[in-house]
Amino acid sequence: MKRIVTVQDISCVGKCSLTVALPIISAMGVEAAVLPTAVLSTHTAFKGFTFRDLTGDMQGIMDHWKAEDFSFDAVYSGYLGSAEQIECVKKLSDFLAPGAPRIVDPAMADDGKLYPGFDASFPGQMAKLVSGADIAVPNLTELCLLLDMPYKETYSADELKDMLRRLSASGAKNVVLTGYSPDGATSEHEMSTVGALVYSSQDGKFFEYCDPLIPRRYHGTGDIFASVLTGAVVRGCSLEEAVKIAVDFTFECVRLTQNDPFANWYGVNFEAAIPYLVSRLHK
Ligand code: PXL
Repeated sequence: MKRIVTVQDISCVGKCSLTVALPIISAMGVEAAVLPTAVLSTHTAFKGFTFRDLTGDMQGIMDHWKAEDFSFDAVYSGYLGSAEQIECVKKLSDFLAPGAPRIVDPAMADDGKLYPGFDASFPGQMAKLVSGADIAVPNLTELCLLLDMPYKETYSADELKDMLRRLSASGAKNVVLTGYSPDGATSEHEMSTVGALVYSSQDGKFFEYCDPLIPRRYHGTGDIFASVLTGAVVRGCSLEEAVKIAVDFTFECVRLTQNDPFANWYGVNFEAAIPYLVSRLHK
């Protein structure tokens, strides 16, 4: 069985980061080891969340893993607890089996704003981690921050392609932009489909894949997308196939949530979509 390590926080309630990545990656038949970055009572869209930074524990955990001679088939990093943790994520490359990918979700911002707790210098640090990624998975806000560009809501397809090329020029081999609309708009009222735009530096080509837009915003969908992408790539899917599965699964999660009058406001019903994911993998 393949084994990955994922580096992100534990938001005790909130359906994001590890509470999403673990069940999804496990359901895909891939073992998921964890290097937790912080423990929060909830994700940061709640008021009054607690936050314990685990930076001080990470090196000791990795030292023990070294002594045990563990290796991983991918490193998948997400929300970090501090800029210093970027060095820890980089060191995890030493544990990678030959050819194993480094997947970086620069989870730090959305809707034009940094998440609470990150200061203005953080994106510049995160850009260094992204430059070593085999697959980087930013949303539009994160892409702007990584390129040190002001955020705007609407971009043409050509502008976005140029931005992906520029991010990749700083080192990331493949860039997968999430929340992409082929209509060239990101404002909910203007677009009718949503998905991912992908650039691969190896052949200099783009591809895009979208599903119908459900015009509501939900928390945690970026983590769901990146978790499925990781699981699919590690199982041997091409990047294109992995992106299709991740877009379709995210769509299915949002569709089920929207149809559930009792759904929580803070996350999507990804649990209800897991049978779909498993059956999709066996197609
Ligand atoms: O979904 C990304 C994420 C992860 N972890 C924490 C967050 C968020 C988004 O807000 O707050 C703690």
